[in-house]
Amino acid sequence: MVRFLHTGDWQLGMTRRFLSAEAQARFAAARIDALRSIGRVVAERDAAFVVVAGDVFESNHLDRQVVVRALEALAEVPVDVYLLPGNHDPLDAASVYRSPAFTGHVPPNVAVLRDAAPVAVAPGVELIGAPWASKRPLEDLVGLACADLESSGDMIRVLVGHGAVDRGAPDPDDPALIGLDALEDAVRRGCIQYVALGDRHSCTEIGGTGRVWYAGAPEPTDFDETDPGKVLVVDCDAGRCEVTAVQVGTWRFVRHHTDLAGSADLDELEAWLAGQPGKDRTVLRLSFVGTLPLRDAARLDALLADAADLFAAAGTWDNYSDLAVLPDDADFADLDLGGFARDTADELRTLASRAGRDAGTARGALALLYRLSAPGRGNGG
Ligand SMILES: [Mn+2]
Repeated sequence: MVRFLHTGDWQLGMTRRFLSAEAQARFAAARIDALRSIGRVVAERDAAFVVVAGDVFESNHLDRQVVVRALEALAEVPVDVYLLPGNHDPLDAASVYRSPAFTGHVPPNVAVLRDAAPVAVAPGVELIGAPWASKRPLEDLVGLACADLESSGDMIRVLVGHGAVDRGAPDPDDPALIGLDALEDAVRRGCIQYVALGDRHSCTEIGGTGRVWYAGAPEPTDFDETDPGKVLVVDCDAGRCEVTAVQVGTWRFVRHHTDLAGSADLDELEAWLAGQPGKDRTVLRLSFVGTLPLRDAARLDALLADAADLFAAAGTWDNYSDLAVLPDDADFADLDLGGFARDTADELRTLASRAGRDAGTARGALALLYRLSAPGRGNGG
């Protein structure tokens, strides 16, 4: 029985266009902090080694600061760490793994899986890597790496690969897809005891053997990931395989959709926003449908302005939003408008209630008029 850590898709150096410079710096730092968290999990769980199944780095063209900081953090991991080049960081001529920043700082406990030759990593345990040598391989690298494997006998063999599996793949003609049938067959024949995969950023078990997993990204990278933020602690031998997901991620990507019809919905939205944990590490994407009077639209603007300050990012998702702002009588009943301003407001309300191009402009003008006139809103501070 051996215990090790399976992780991947660190995407070190990733930048996100929706983050401000301040949030981006913390996002980058969190990805390095995750390496220290991985070191802590190794120590707590007494793991024998760590495999990183590709996309260690976001690209081969990175600020050297990213590389040297990552290697500094990895030096603190108390066991050996095996890095697999993936599609983001392939082992081509310009590879980050050949750069002076990497070769000049790589600590003795870090190794790159450069080919499919077996690597002895612990007594009775060997790794087979299926590294990417280019961004677009024309074959199933994992299938190739295990094609000639015989039964591992008393040895525990761990295959480390990167890429999408062919079952349910969106692009079934991609020649680089990992053939799951052949892989499971190799597992069932006792040639491989565990397959550590990278590429999918959601923590996912694949197929029916219990021995093929994507670890997912230890820090999330986008909204469409279902179970990121984990590393896998794997206990396995020929007889059994137990996989335990351990939370290390500290950031969250959250989408939230709200139907807005009035102030009660805004109360609910306000409570939802207030209840979010770790706001400065949460990237929000909000969408709205419905119709609001001006006073509620102004309150929504204020809520969004607060959210933009509190959260790592709080964008609105315009593709899924359809919010109309329609003034009602109550909007103007309390406003202290007289003379010319009152006449203008009445005129704008008539325009806003009609169909046509000017209606939108009139609503915008009314919203502005409301903001400038409403007590305690907009014109203060
Ligand atoms: Mn990836």
